[in-house]
Amino acid sequence: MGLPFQKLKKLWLLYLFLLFFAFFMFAISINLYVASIQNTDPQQSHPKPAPKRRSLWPRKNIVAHYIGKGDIFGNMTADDYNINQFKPIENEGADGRPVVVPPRDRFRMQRFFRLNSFNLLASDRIPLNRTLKDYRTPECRDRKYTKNLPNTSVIIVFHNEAWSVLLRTITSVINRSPKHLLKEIILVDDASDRTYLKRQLESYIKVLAVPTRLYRMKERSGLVPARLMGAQHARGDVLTFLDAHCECSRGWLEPLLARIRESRQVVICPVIDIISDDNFSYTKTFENHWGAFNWQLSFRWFSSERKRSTTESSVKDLTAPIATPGMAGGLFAIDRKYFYEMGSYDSEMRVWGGENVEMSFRIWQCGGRIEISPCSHVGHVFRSSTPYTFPGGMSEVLTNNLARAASVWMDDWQYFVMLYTSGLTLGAKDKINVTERVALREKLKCKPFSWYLEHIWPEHFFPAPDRFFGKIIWLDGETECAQAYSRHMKNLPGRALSREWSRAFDEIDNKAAEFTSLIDLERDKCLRPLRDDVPRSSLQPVTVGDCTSHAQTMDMFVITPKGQIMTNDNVCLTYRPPKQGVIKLLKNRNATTSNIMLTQCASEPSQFWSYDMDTQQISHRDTKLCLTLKSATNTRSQKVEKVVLSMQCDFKDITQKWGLIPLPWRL
Ligand SMILES: *[C@@H]1O[C@H](CO)[C@@H](O)[C@H](O)[C@H]1NC(C)=O
Ligand SMILES: *[C@@H]1O[C@H](CO)[C@@H](O)[C@H](O)[C@H]1NC(C)=O
Ligand SMILES: *[C@@H]1O[C@H](CO)[C@@H](O)[C@H](O)[C@H]1NC(C)=O
Ligand SMILES: *[C@@H]1O[C@H](CO)[C@@H](O)[C@H](O)[C@H]1NC(C)=O
Ligand SMILES: *[C@@H]1O[C@H](CO)[C@@H](O)[C@H](O)[C@H]1NC(C)=O
Ligand SMILES: CC(=O)N[C@H]1CO[C@H](CO)[C@@H](O)[C@@H]1O
Ligand SMILES: [Mn+2]
Repeated sequence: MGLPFQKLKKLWLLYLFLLFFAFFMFAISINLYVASIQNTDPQQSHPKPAPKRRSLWPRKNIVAHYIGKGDIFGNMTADDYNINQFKPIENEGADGRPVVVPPRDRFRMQRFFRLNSFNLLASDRIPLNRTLKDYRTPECRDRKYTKNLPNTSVIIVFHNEAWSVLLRTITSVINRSPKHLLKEIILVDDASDRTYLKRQLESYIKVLAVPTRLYRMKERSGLVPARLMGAQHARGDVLTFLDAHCECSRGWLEPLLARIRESRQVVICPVIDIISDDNFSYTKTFENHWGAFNWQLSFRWFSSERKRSTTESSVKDLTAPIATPGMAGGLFAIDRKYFYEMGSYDSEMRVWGGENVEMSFRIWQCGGRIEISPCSHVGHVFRSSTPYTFPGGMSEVLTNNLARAASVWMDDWQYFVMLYTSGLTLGAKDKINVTERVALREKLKCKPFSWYLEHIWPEHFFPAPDRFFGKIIWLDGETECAQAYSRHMKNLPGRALSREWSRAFDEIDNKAAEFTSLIDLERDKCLRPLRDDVPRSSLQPVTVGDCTSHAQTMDMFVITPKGQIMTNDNVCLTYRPPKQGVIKLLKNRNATTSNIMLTQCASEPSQFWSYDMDTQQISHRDTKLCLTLKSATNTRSQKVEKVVLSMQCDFKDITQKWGLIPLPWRL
């Protein structure tokens, strides 16, 4: 009797184990699937700043992949969209801790993720008044503010935002702002259709401790028209704009208002901390980061050292804000009257995107400042895709908005972004009418874009009249372009040539059109990153390969008169002492590892180069080693690849000869 029973029990255990295993695999495959469908759209924007203590570059974020109906989770029903499942559990997410959704809810969790592109079930477990830590530095905590600060209206625009996320934003504003400074909260509904955002929201806000009013757009209009409507109804001295998926942390408001009190021409942003879209944990980010734009005018964070603004207090004040050439756009405070004096927003900008570019250029060029206060911390839920519809089409809308910003504010540089941004063309100018914004620029007597680049963003990586812009080709001596280039350089009068880059730029300028027209995209070989599928900002080796057409900028470089070789996204050609590279030479001639990398520009000696017009060699200024093309084995993949590294210069060596082929960037 006992024996068969034992056997049966074992079988049962085996059966249970198999069942469990199958379920486990299913869960993993769903995870993978979700990850794959959410990361297919190349349009990226709204990147996260780097978390505290992670010195590397923030990951790229991808925005606007609207997942259509009918995927593996079945279609969402009207009920799915409209029920409010907010059920707070005491202490969930307290102190900004992550939320773990219990295994039995995992499937629902996946299913509901796509409603908002964040983990709705996690958010729905966290109380509206969850505690956060105090993320300020001791200096910021100790800083005393006068009682006599201007008051503010907080303006929050939302579209189909989740109940718990929207109300946690509002609750954090109310609980963490001094009462006498918070005049009112203004909500603007950009034509949401979720039912809980109708009557239920209206009655909820009636009983709040701070006057809260709700306005609704008649039809989906986008961020700019909705914020303009909110601003129009605001009565506070200062307008503070927040996204609808934020949490304000302790002491967030005073530093913003204090800075505006010092100077009403400052547009001041908080440090934007990261609320995980996956588990709603709150992560503090770097305090001394700043922002600007890449060649496609996408906003990017940078963390190289910048001088702090001088405030009323001392120069070395660690609570002083940092000037930033660009703003992310979601979260900032501005004096209400100043907002209008400066032309508020470009009301022709639709849906979302580009308005932060326009505002950044306008504020700086017309006499204002944009700064980030290290003492003000606000968390923001960064998502990897937008869950919402994009009326008018994502790329059409962005093209329109960016073309408007560029053609009003960027002078000569507008052609550069139109030529080298896919989707944008010079023809984009014909579809827009910016008469009013140009008139505003004249009325405010705004400075030119060249002034902005020189004075506000001297670290910039855009072309300029005193810089080279174009491709760096390998002069293998065979192509027409390479031959014409070498001939020209060899026949220059007075061959005891200076090694000034500006001399080279002049010589190249003389023949620019000819060189450029001779380039053969298939036969000429261009200097470029080894791989095109990794984020530009990550450390990567350099190679030569087929030159690319216009819309792809990966083989385009800007060279400054001082010899920095820069490319898009603030990436610079950098000499890295051996050992740090990942590539081993096949035929070794001294160097055994690749010592040339593309990495973040930092204006360090490792990033300055010289050019010898006589020998067409590019050499690292300090070590005097020459850029050389070699075959090497990748130590990770064991594949033989062509890499560029720096080796002892040898003027006879054909693998060390480089030509600068200019590309047009202005009319
Ligand atoms: C999902 O919706 C689409 C169209 O809206 C429909 O064709 C399809 O049959 C639906 N699938 C399920 C599983 O309900
Ligand atoms: C949050 O609010 C609830 C009542 O709504 C209260 O009982 C609780 O103590 C509050 N928690 C904190 C951390 O203030
Ligand atoms: C605050 O708001 C009111 C408007 O209701 C205004 O009259 C007042 O001057 C504002 N500023 C200060 C510093 O109180
Ligand atoms: C929560 O999410 C963050 C960022 O997405 C991640 O770093 C962290 O490990 C997660 N925590 C847990 C407990 O899953
Ligand atoms: C552009 O807009 C202005 C008014 O904003 C109008 O006077 C002008 O006629 C428009 N131009 C064109 C070409 O439509
Ligand atoms: C810089 C350096 O180490 N140069 C050496 C390269 O290798 C040759 C011999 O192959 C030496 O003579 C150089 O001194
Ligand atoms: Mn946002």
